[in-house]
Amino acid sequence: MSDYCTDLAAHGFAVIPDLLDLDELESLALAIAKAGEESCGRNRGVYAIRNLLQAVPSVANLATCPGIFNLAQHLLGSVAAPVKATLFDKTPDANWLVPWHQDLTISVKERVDIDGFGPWTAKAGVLSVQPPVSILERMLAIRIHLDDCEEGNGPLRVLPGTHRFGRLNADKITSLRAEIDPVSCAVRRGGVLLMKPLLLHASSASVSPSHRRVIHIDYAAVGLPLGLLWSQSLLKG
Ligand SMILES: O=C(O)CCC(=O)C(=O)O
Repeated sequence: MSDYCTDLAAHGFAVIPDLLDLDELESLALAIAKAGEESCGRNRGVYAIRNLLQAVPSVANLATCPGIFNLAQHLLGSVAAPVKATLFDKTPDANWLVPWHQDLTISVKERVDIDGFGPWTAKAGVLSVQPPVSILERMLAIRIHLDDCEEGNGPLRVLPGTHRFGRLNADKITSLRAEIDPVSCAVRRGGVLLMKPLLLHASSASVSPSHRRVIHIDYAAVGLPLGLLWSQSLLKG
């Protein structure tokens, strides 16, 4: 098994350096800047675009290109498909931090009440629900870095191994934070961070004047039950 497969299984995250070349990164950055301007009429201060698979065709192409798609299928199984992509940026104009959490929600098209799914939330036109842990365990985030991300510009911090404990309550999160040393995931431009959604993670505000753009693509190797549909999936079902 390659190192990143072993690391992902054991620790819930892994870094693969230099996966994308500079031309690919440049054209993605341009397409995303254009989408940012179109979505909010400005090119500064856009810190997230949440429907990237639909908003930016080159991100949809990236999510299904052999280099990234084969990686997702290798790690999750041959039925893996991209179900959501989000841009996260940090700049002096749009700086932010996130406290320790797991990624517990999925975005879906319409509400269907099913045992084991909930609570539901609707924010800015996006409907989300917490699915059973068995679905989250068959998901993977591939985070593609458009800029160097080091200690100063708000890298993701993770608590290794915490993806193995299912959904965690606040007390358990506090005790795991006391027991496990956090790791900062420095990733150079063109590199990729693989992350299981149940891994406890956080990120600090940036203290750097430069962008920290990450395309975060969620893949799932599981269909949803009883007519529930992923909101952004590029594949049917
Ligand atoms: O990109 C970041 O710094 C944070 C992203 C995050 O917290 C998430 O994906 O849940």
